[in-house]
Amino acid sequence: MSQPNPTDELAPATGSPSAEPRILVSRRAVLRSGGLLVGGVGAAAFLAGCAQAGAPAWAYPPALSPAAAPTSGSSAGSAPGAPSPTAAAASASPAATAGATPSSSGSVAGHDPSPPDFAVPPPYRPTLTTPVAFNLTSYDGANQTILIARSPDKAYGSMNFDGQVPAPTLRITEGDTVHFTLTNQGSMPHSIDFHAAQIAWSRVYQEVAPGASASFDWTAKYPGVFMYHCGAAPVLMHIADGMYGMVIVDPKGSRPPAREYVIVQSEFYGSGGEYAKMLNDPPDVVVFNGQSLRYKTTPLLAKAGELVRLFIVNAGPNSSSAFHVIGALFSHYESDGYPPNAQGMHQTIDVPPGDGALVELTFAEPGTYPFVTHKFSDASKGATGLFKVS
Ligand SMILES: [Cu+2]
Repeated sequence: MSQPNPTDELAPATGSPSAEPRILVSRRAVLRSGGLLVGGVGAAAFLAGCAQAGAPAWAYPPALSPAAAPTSGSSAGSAPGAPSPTAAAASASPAATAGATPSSSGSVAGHDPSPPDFAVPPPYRPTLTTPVAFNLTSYDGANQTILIARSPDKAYGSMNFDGQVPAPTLRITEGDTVHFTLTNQGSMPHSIDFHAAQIAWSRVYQEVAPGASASFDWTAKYPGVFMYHCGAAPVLMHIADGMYGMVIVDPKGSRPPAREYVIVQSEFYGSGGEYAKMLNDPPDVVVFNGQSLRYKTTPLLAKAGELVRLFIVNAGPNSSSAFHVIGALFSHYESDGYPPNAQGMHQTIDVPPGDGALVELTFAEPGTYPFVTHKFSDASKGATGLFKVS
């Protein structure tokens, strides 16, 4: 089907959910199963055009040929001894980075951009006295094709960290020191830029040559929700092609209990590496967590009356996000996810490229609640999702 009509996208649910997608309850189980159940929400026409029913479209990590499997892989542990499920998945299956596979619909080769449970952040835990190991491996070129849209599939030749777009979420706590290592298995120089760090660009954010590794330590002095990205030249291309992720730095002392989700907005231009389009054109596809309309078919779950917390980063590279949830208000908003920035009620928040935010909300009653960027040209290009509230 072609790009859905926004009116259709936002139509009320017509089907009764047969089963809740379990990814957000049991991440490991779904990672093992390699597939998702399909929530029965969204317009019937939309679902009718999607190929997921009966054929698990989400398969992460993708299978690959033994010849393509590297002998050692990256890992992205958020805490020693307690890697996040996402990190565990990446660590357990480094082959995810190495091979593009045919999509389940068979129309376009490529793999889904990030694990099915990407929206679930690693859990909070108190400040650690020992450095937190965080390792990323950069990739580019052949076999890094991701599917930035489904039904019909749209392939994009990515550059990425750890074979996924967005890259793994790092969750640490104010005061933690991170021991970071970048290993470049790409064909060109890549680098890292942690917005959460205060450190000399000239010393640690420099390009790492293909085949080389570099390490440094940094300490998270401010709590917040931060972008990280590759800063290799031209940085516009390295970000637009997929080299970005989120760092959550929790304040000392945990926040109130809540159901938490990670949402990374970003844009794609053309089919990969098209620098002139990135410079001059509007985006072709705008996404939350790497794929157009991803949470239309697998909604994020919540319960009426419970506190929901969203960690938001807009990776851009060019468009601001006017993040909004239809049918809800944000009861709490922190620009940059920094607690002293806390404000009360907001209807729509502005998240410029390269910035982060934290919002909290409570759904008033069961039902379906779309979330969008209220820049509706971008929402109509894919930056639309659903909360399914029971
Ligand atoms: Cu790069």
